[in-house]
Amino acid sequence: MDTEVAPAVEAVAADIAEMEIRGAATIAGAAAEALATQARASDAGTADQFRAEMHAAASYLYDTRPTAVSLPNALRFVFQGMDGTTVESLRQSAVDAAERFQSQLDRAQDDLGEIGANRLRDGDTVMTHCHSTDALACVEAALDQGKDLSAVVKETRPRNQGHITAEQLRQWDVPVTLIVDSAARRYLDEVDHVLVGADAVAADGSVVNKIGTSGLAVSARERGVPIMTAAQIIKLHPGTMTGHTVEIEMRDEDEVIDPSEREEIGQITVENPAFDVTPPRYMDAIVTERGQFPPESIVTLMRELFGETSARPWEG
Ligand code: RUB
Repeated sequence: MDTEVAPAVEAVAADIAEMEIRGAATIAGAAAEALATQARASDAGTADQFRAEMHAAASYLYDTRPTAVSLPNALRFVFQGMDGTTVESLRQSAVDAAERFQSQLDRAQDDLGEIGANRLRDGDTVMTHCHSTDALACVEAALDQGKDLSAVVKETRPRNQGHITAEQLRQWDVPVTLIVDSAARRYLDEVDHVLVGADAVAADGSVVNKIGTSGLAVSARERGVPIMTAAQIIKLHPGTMTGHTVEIEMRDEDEVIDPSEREEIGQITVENPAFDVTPPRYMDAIVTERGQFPPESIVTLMRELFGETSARPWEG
């Protein structure tokens, strides 16, 4: 059986792996769209062959980056919408499901933004870490409500996603102060809120996000600065309800240090974890499109979405 993955899907997978496409929500939208691309490109002769091709494409996309649960959640959504006994009906339903997923993603982010914006007051300064479209949706909604905000933006080594955040905030005319990551604690005294996103939220309320989030959260707690995570429900990790842990991606050492410089230093070990886990006690709220939750209560939403036994959040 021919289970070839369409070249356009391979290109999307490469872009996700290389972080040309990055951030949990954006990765999810791109993965769903890539499945639609696979469906459109398929010249499968039978329904079984079509399904096999779709599975091969999904598994190819799944293998790109391990931490953002929005990726498997997006793939699952498309598969659950794929229905029919002929190639044409399967193709059409998969394309429709991918479109539904994207519009749901956009709507969820807008709704989440409205909810998160209520935590921000006129005149507040927020501190950000990495680049999160969910977190920025809260800022955008607050600005739309007429609130004036300013921002302290952590650069977020080694990939400097803080620069993307800074650029977006400047486009919205928000005054930005860019700082190196290690200056965060010093600047916490000058901010009213810390605002981060999530790649995955576990059933116990732990937040998996860009490396450095947990240290920032501990410092924010020590300084008495509230910290919230903005996370659409596609960031909720169904597997953690049954005790599974979230894999933390280890990325290339060359992102941390230039190989020639490293050579000069001599024999050292370089490690580059992309994410870390913030325990629920250091997070004030998880803001979703379904409302805001103290981290320890997120399991109630997860039960409602996934049920006690099923790991299929998008069914129905
Ligand atoms: C991105 C990151 C973001 C979350 C949430 O890491 O940690 O905070 O993915 O983003 P990377 P969003 O740059 O390694 O992908 O809110 O846009 O889903």
